[in-house]
Amino acid sequence: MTEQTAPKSPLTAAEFADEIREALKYTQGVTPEQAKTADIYVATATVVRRHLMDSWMKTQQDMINGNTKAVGYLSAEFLMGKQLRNALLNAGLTPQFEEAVKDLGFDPQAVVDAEYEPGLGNGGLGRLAACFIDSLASLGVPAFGYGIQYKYGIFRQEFDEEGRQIERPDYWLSNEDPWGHIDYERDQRVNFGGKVVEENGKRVWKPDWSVRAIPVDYMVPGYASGRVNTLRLWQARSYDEFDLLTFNKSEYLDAVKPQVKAENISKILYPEDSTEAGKELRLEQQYFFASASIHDAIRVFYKDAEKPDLTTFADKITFQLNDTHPVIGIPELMRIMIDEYGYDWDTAWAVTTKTFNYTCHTLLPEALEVWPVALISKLLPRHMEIIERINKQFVSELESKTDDESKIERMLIVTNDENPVVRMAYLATYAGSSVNGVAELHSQLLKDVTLRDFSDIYPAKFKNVTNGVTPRRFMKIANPRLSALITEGLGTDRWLEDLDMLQGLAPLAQDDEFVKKFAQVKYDNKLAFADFSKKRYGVELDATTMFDTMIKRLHEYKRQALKILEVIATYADIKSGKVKVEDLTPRTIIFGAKAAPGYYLAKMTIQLINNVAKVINNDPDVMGKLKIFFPYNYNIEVAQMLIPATELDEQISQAGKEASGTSNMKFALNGALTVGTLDGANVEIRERVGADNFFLFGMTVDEVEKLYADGYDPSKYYEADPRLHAAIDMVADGTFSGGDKNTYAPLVSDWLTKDWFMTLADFSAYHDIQADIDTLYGDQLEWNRKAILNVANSGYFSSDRSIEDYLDRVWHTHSLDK
Ligand code: B1H
Repeated sequence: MTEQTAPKSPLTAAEFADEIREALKYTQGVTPEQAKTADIYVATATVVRRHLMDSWMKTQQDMINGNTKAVGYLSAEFLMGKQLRNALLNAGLTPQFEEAVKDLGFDPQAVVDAEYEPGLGNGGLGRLAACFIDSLASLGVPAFGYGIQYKYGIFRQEFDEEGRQIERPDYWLSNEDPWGHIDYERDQRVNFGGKVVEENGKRVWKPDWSVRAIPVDYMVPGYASGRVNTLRLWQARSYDEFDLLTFNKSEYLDAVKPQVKAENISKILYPEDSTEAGKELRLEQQYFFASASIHDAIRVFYKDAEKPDLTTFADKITFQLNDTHPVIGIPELMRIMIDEYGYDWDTAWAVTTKTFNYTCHTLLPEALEVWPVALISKLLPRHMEIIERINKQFVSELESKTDDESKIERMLIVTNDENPVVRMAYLATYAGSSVNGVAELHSQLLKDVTLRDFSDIYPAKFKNVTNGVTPRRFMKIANPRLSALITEGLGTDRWLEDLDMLQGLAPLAQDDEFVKKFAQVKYDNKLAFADFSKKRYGVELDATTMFDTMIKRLHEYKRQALKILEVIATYADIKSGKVKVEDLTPRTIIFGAKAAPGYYLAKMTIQLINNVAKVINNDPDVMGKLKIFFPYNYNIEVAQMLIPATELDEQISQAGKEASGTSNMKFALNGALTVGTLDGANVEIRERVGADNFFLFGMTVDEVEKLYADGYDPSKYYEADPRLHAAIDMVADGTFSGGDKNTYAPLVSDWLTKDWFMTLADFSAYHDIQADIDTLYGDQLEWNRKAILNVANSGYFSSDRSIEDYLDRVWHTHSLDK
């Protein structure tokens, strides 16, 4: 018998339909007959919110009154994806929704699709934040996600006739947002600029402009926990709508300037991934949400008290700094305690260091944020004074611990040179209680390389918390067929709360009947994706071919170039007759990727992939055995369709560059096999699923380092491997640019002379592993056995486990219900 522990609401479908009708009438002002699909979506969201309201209010009360410390997850990005299905699942209302909406004459999926996806994040870092707040709520841990409600999220990507990326604004709020509740009463003032003066022996900040931060609250319902947390995203508004005096002189544009300046702060998400965009506006954004959030936490936990006892602050909430973006919150809490509430430095320092923890998400040194002292001084002069004092204190602390002056110099938070900068990662490491990387290898490299001096002196601060993903969105919702099969195999659906239970599937990998059912699920998912690609993109896909997928931001270190060069080499083999097309294992090669708008080589790689697709997909010699599909505007919605349909997952970054990766976890949990390097969380995935069930290739971190040290010359690899030679020549000779040899010249020249991420050095190994992949794919039963073992052994990669690790190692708090 199937045990059902998923939450079930006692509401009937008929009652649900009545509530939708009522919401249509009282919030939309339309009858069911007049209603459009989008109206039904808004009405349904309204109803679901109402059903979550009691749990939301109770969770907030228990958080404030209870003796459990809350978590404040400070993040510049929350890449939430569409909300409706997730809210329905967690409210236990999915079956009622399906039936009620059908009764009203609408297609439930169309209603779900009517929601515009909020793209308030760039990639893995933002999606991780979304998975983490889902898990926090599901585990019943009181938490706030704190961030920015950008008016425009990550750009909408299009491709032009030449296959180049075009960026369009993502105006996600163009329609009603039924999930966000604007709370004008709980706004915060955030100040900027001006100067610091001495008054009665105290330093007093006299800012010269302010912005109104208005919270927009989103419910974060837990799965089967009865708990609903809050995602509080700040919107920037001006205090003075416009200057009436100027307006009356008909200088309209001047009159609205202050308004524009204020509202610009929450206008747009920076579309950078990893690489830093050192922009003044970005620092304004960071301070804006850090300051508003810290003030908000004080308001919440001390119930608007005139004189809160902030010495207990670290017992009320612990702030996790999601990368360096909110690190300006550290001097801000110091400033609040000292300047606003009159505490002395040492008391403020003791509280601040207990309150903050820092997660680092990168290894690329250029991605560690630094801010010019000149800029901080101009925008936040009081904070700059505080940072200088922290730096001074830090130096004397270091002097008591080491005699190595060059080491102290290397570690300075505020550098000593001509154009001094503040190193935000160093500030966070010194001032926070703990620093963690996002996968074992990454945490190790942080200790050994990136933050080595710090780990020497403060070894106890350094921890690892391997990333995870929520099984609710990325299994149950994205892959209902597999979820049903798992529930059938395990005899319960409790695995959604305890993903280690997937281990129970391992014996079923030997049961041919089960394996066949699993294969059927995968095939049906492929058909569903083919249907989606036909409808959305007008592209026909053949579901009998291997679906081979690479989805992630376009970045040189991730090496989309390696994949496309291998495809081109195979194409060259076909054209030259070296390979008989009949002998190929047919593959559909799917890419999804956005490139930062200013990232020249990344954008050129997109153009190349699109044009290789054009040539190969239309060449009769290929006979449809290789097909490239590159859906534009890859986002969470596309990920949810594509991951369940994928058989081979590409995680082919240069070893030592991908901090963790999280799509690798989603793929393994959805029964894809990975071809990958020993990088990021691939290492742990391979350990768990077994070396036999993972296609490993390429250089290790040590080999990469050695090759750099020995002097890397990519042209040697080009000369040594005829397939690689042929592939690069094909790009250079204009095959994919209508005969024009200039189009890809910068890319070709980079490959042959720099190739910083050693694509060419790993090319042969990557090619060699393809034969293993094809051979195994030829034995569908074996392939699917291994795929099942990937599912069975990947339960560790639930974000519930990540959050439990944070609770144990970093936050030292627990569920409200414990
Ligand atoms: C990750 C970023 C990132 N690491 C700066 N760093 C950004 C840095 O807008 N910015 O300025 C945006 C994003 N993102 C990713 O985090 C890692 O590359 C992945 O390997 C990791 O899985 C993910 C979550 O930890």
